[in-house]
Amino acid sequence: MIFSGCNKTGRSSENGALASNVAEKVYVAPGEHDEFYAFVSGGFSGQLSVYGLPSGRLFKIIPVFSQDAEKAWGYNEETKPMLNTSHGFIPWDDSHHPDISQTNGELDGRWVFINGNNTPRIAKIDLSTFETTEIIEVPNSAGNHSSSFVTENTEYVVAGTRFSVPIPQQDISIKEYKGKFKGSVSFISVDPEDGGMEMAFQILLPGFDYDLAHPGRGASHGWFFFSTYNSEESHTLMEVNASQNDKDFIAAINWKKAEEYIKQGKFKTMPANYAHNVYDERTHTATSTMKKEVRVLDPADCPGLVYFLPTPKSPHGCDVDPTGEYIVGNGKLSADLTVHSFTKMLDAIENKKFDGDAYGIPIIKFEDALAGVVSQAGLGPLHTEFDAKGNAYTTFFISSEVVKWKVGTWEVIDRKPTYYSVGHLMIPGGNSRKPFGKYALAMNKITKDRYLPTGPEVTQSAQLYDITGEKMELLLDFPTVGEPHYAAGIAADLVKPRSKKIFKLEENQHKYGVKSSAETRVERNGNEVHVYMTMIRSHFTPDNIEGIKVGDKVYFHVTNLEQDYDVPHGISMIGANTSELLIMPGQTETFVWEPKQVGVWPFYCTDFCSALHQEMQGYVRVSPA
Ligand code: CUK
Ligand code: CUA
Repeated sequence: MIFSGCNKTGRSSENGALASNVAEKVYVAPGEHDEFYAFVSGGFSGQLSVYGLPSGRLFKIIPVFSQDAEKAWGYNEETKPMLNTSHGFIPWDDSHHPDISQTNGELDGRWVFINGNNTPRIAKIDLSTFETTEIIEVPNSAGNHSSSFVTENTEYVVAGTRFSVPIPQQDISIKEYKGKFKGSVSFISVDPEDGGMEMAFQILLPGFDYDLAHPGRGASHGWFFFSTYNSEESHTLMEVNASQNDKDFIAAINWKKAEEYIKQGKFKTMPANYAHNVYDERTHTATSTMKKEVRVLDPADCPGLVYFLPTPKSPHGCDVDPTGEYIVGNGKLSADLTVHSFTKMLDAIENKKFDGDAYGIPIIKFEDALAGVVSQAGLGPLHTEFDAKGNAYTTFFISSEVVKWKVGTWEVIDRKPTYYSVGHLMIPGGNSRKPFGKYALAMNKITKDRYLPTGPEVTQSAQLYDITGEKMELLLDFPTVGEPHYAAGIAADLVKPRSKKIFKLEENQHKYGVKSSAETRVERNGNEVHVYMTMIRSHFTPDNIEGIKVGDKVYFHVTNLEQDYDVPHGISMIGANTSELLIMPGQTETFVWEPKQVGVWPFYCTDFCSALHQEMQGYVRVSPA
């Protein structure tokens, strides 16, 4: 390969130094807005970060499966329940794949979904507030990797297990993996009005590893495709064991058929513990409910539900083109891409062109669904996205490049180095029926020293390409937060009008919220004290609190009375074992303080809110118990 994964940095053109005119293409003048939002997954930070494209400017880090001291997410009493799971309070996860909600196969800018891999969860972020508003745990799953991808009317957000595990969980020898360990994919329904998620049903599958997924669209709407590896069903993936089979499979799942089977009652109800956490914007408070069972379909009882498409060399990415006709399987140990045809697949099913059913699931003959092969395109293909002009763009991890090829003719049109081992790439709208095109964002897998050194840990990185021309053009490098597994991009105009400016005070239904400083008070109940407090430029009410004793548990319920855009206030208390609160106009938040020492202790506003910000402060007197 021409481009090794190990380009040294420096200042020569080998390292992607650019013609000076490309700077104009990413320049967004002060005060101007970017054309696109990019929601970039935070990998092991458990977060989602919001960038503008083409500038690469970072706007916000949205805490999802994490605690964030800046926003008090996971620290304040209101949001702590969001991080509940059947394993307890888990304030961390590994978030990989954001996906934006769709209507008729086009991005609609309402929500972003993202998966937590480690303790399997799917989260929903509301794009009117840019806050996480729902998290549902996924039972019968482990390493929730082939997630979270939405169908073309956001009927479902779909999640698949990476690890097969005993279902239900039990104490058995790991060596009994084969036949006893199972995979599962979960269909989580999304309410078209309020976005409420429910675990609709799961489908049990053979004990493979379910790696990535994409929904059918257009003609293939109603199907879902999952790449798999370890069709050997080996309990250890040391290379010799895991890659014996020349081909693994893409599992093609007919979810419309699954809906019929559910209606006919062909499911089993299995006991399963999983948390369902919902943040209610009116009460500004999350509730966590533990669910007890799940509906499960077994392909053995449901003919026509699942088919296997043989796909060479441990497929990783599994991508569907904008028409829905082509399903691209990227064998990560391969130099070729395998493209399956949806039409040919249906034909093969109708004419029963099967290679047996070794796993109790019909295996479609490789040649009978094959649309074409993009051959010798590079080394180690991972992921493919699409533009609106019939082109596909595939990342190659080992040869460190993005390769552009033509859908239908399978010819390679262009290739550009990425200067690091590349993982995903993202084209705004690139996994919908209507890609916006214009830019492709390549995201690193292995960090590279392309920035100022920051000690042993080197920054994570993304690279932006202009894809409007026949040839791609590298425009920009910018650092990202956590490992950027994947991203979702959307025209800013589809999101901006939805973006909330304040919370209306009269709509605040927080249990401990108040509407004016006249309603503020301190209430004692045993050693539990509730302070109903307000904040407005530039004071707290009350700002002098006496009668608190060592050993009390003091709840500060603080309402920001402001009703103007961009006037948050903060509050912090000396010695409080929590973060500050950063409270938006019209919102109420709560922190708990358990004073340990007698004295007079100050609190203050943490957000510079007016010329008299520094005056926004108060005292609490703490007396002996
Ligand atoms: S994965 Cu393929 S490169 Cu989508 Cu978690 Cu990271
Ligand atoms: Cu309120 Cu500073």
